[in-house]
Amino acid sequence: MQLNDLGYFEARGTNVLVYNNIYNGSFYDEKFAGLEIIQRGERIATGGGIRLMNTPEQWDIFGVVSPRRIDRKESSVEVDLNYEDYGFVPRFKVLPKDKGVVIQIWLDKPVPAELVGKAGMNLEFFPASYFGHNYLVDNLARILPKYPMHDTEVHPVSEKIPQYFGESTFDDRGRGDFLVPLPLSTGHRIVMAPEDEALRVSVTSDEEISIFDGRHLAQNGMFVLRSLLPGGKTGKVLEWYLEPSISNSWIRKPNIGFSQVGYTPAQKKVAVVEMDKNDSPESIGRLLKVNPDGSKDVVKRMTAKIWGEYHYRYNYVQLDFSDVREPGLYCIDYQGVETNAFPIDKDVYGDKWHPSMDISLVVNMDHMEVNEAYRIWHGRANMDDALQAPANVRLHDGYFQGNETNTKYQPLEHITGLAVGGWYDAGDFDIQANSVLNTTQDLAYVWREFKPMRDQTLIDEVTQYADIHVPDGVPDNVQLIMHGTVNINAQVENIGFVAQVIGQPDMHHYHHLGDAMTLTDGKVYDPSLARYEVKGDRSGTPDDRYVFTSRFSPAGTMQDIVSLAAAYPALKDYYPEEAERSLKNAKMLWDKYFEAAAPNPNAPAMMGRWGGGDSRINAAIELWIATGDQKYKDFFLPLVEKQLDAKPVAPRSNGNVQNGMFSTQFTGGPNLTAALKIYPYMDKQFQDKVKALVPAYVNVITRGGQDNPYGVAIGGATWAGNASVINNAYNCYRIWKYFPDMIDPEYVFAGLNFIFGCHPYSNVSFVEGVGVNTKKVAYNNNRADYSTIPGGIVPGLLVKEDFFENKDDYPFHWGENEACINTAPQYVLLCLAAIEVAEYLNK
Ligand SMILES: [Ca+2]
Ligand SMILES: [Ca+2]
Ligand SMILES: [Ca+2]
Repeated sequence: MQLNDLGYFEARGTNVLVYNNIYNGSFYDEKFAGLEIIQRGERIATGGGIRLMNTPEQWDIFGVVSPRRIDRKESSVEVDLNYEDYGFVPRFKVLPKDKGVVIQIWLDKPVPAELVGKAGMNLEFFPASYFGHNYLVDNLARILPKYPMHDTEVHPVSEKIPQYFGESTFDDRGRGDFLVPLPLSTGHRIVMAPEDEALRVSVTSDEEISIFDGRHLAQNGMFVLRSLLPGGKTGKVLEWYLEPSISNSWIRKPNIGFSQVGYTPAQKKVAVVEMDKNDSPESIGRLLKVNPDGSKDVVKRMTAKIWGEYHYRYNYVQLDFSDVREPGLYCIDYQGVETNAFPIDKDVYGDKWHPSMDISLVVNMDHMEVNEAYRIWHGRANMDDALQAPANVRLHDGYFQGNETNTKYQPLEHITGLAVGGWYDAGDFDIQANSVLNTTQDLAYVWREFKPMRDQTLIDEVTQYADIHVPDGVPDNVQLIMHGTVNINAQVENIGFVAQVIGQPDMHHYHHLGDAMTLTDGKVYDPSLARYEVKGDRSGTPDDRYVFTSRFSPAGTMQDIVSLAAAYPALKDYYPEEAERSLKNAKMLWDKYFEAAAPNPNAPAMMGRWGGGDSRINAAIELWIATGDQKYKDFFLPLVEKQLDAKPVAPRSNGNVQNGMFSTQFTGGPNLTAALKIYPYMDKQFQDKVKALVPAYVNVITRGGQDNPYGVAIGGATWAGNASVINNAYNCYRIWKYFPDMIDPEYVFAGLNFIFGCHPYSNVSFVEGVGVNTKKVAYNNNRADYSTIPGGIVPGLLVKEDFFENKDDYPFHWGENEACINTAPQYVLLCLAAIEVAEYLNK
């Protein structure tokens, strides 16, 4: 194996990465760090390093990784793994040998006594990659189990290496235990999947190697190979010979990217083929039309346009069949691969937003029973909401409660009225402010821009019951907006503002999988009762969610106003009381916090540079649209005009996937975010001013796609970029809507093509259940079932080193597969925009 320029070991068909990826810190062990194996184009192993338990979980501690030391002379890569709390700093060194690599562990001091029997060399394999395969341990043959079914022991918790921040993932019901999975097998040589050369990895050592199944502790657990480090020794204390599977003839099958929903006749149609560098691209691809009898005709021979290398690993080729307009069923045949069939039809976009509105946004409703035909997705959850979070509590999801509550409540006091509305924000069950606010706001924009009258869901906020595929006479868009406002209004009225998060009180509840109704007992916590004791509607089980009220800022309440005021016009014809309530609370917050929400002139210039830093602008715009009251316009108009006059400078980066629509941050171009929102209501003078800035703005929002063959900006360092792709495409639509001659409407489709399958790594549609070949798994709250919730949009492609990934057999990577709820209305907006553009182009 050769140490390549990127500092990992490479041979045909297999790569061994050595801490090219490290633990990034936000969510601890993301199963994307350490020694990793990419074989035949799939990452099959990760987490190689020194760990302190048999099968580490997400919140188990790992050593702080030093910068990598690469020795080109001996072709080695070495890191220190520093366990600061234990004064333990093993050196982890990898160098090539024979048909693989040796992994050596070096110690300057012996393993500390408290870590003997705990510190070991681990390497983790993705279970789903190995489903249906075997392993050899020495000469014994064993099956890799589809489901965990081996043995564990409980040990006294005094022996446990504490997890980060003293978290505990295990509910020991007060017994003082923790769980230790026992080895499935032990020997000196373990070969994973010897029968399959794509998966075969052999590990040999003079020390014993055991294989464990981490799924006994956590559904996202891995198959782990592990050797304990010997006590009392220094120098080279352990060596593994790791032999992956090299193939001198392997060539990755081309990945033909195209839209899995198909194409509308008038649009551009360009498939992008991702190809192995050892492959020589054929000059011609064929578009086949599928006939009713199953036969296929070649309807177009497409000249393969070589795009070239992108992101080091692969070459790219484009196949253009834009001129094929005849409705029908087609597939692409290129380089020995025939794709699945897909339609060309003028209505391909017509129903693609339905699953998001009908299913994803409904199934993720908090405080509701959700039914679909014979199936109850979940019961009425979190009916004991919620307690004032006590001081100095840290929440696993990055939230913290400081000393100040900013409310009238005592720590752990029950706050009434909160068990209504809202959504599970993503793969977990908390209500995050930015998530509930932006989902509500963007649903309100769906109504404002498109007024979809679709009614296919019964939503009853009185009995807190929703029934999917059951019309009830009220447009679902309106009812979904209301499901947001009832929660936002409840928070504003009972807490005083929308809290940063209403989240689980401890780790055991946070990692809950299953029916959300079973997450808590629905009874309000009463500390005077014994643990697990129940009395009437109260219980001694501390499972109620906490309201985290730190980080309150007056400026933050402006987003509460935006969501409530934007909802008002949608609600007023159907739910006038809720509409008036929303508007009243929005105005109240405006009057109460207007002065205090002013940007601090002494704050770092970052947010204020182009005048976009005043959160009151958006609030005033929405209040003005809702009420027509001139005082709001008098406030925002000069500020928006100032934005138009400002010299654009690079604003702060926008890494937060949970921002709402219109939150795109601009670099080096004019900021028209607010101006476009008010554009249709303004006079000609204002409109002309905006128009003059459009070319520069278009340049900003379209240039991100110029560096790659897919024509959209691909993000993906710590969180994949589908939400940005959707936002950017929708921004292009807004320009096209007002200035149809100033932007190519194909930019609207380009974003959808990418989401629907024209992307690297695979050609699966990233919208669950939408398209022909769609996501099989996602990090939804049903992820333990290796399933999906239709209409959810997964984040998409992570880009690590030179490697794109969106696993479709392992649902537990949130950065790739967590369908955040607020992406759903953004996607709906884009689909409705695409319908409009398609109708225009097909005319
Ligand atoms: Ca969350
Ligand atoms: Ca309805
Ligand atoms: Ca409870």
